[in-house]
Amino acid sequence: MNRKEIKPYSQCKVLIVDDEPMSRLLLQSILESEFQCTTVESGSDAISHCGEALPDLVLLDMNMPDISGLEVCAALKSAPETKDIPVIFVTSTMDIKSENACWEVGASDFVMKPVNASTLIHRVKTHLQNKLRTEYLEMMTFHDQLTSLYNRMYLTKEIPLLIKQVARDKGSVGAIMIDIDYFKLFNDTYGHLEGDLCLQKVAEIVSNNVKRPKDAVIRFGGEEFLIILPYSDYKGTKLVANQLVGEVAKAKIPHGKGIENRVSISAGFAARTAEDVVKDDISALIEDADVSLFEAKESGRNRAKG
Ligand code: GH3
Ligand code: MG
Ligand code: MG
Ligand code: MG
Repeated sequence: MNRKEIKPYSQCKVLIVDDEPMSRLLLQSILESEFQCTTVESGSDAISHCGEALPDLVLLDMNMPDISGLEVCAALKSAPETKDIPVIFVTSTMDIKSENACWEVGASDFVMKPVNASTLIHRVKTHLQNKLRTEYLEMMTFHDQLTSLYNRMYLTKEIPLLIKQVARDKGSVGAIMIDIDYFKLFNDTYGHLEGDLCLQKVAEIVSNNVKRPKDAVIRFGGEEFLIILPYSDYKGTKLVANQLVGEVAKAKIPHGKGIENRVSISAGFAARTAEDVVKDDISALIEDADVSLFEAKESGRNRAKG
């Protein structure tokens, strides 16, 4: 997720889950002018729909023949991709025991049947607003404004959690440090604003060529990018590093004082077992990549070394 603005309610996806056709129709007719609504008729359909479509909010019937609403909610809250989707129960049977059970499985709220349309719309908006604002703040906290890449905060706060998971799975972690060649001369020749545009272009090329969902491209310094590749060994990391150098050269961004009059990058790469990265701290892995980057610069630039 990397939006610059909070999206409007009209673009929010609300999933309505109810086994009774009349209830589904009624809820949909109340909500469809305000939100993007989808309906499903069973708990199992709800779980598979949420995993694929990632709705922004779920309205969940409590009593359904296959899987109960409580079980659906518990399943959504236990999966990392769906755990932050707010769930509002819509139910006609609510005693203290069921009410407590709703909170225990992670519900955000509940609404009683027969529903008051205005209350339902307002509850949905309140919980959507909380979710969207949290997502937006998270995006602002962890992304660099110029390039939209991850920032140093992401590296210090989130990457260690990711690496611990890789260590539990006995995998390794790759790191690539990239630095644009002769970038000071680029700024001197074309000006700082053109320099910013160039940084954005290089960032885009790098992002487009680092493809696995858990890979992270971080703006590490001014014109330095750090790429963390979970579950990648030395060979895999080398492949990506060489590809990135090649793709930036292929883009043929003009640079009168660059190698062959183009913008190029140099890359240093390294890989270690995630267990070692946890033990020695990620800075040791980054230092390895940095030493190799120095070698890439010294041996002529526009290349990767590891
Ligand atoms: P080398 O090939 O050895 O890397 O040479 P270089 O000129 O690229 O040297 P260095 O990496 O030290 O230069 C970094 C330059 O990047 C200096 C600075 O003006 C520029 N820079 C850093 N951040 C930004 C930015 O946000 N925007 C622009 N336009 N330039 C930046
Ligand atoms: Mg029902
Ligand atoms: Mg530099
Ligand atoms: Mg440079």
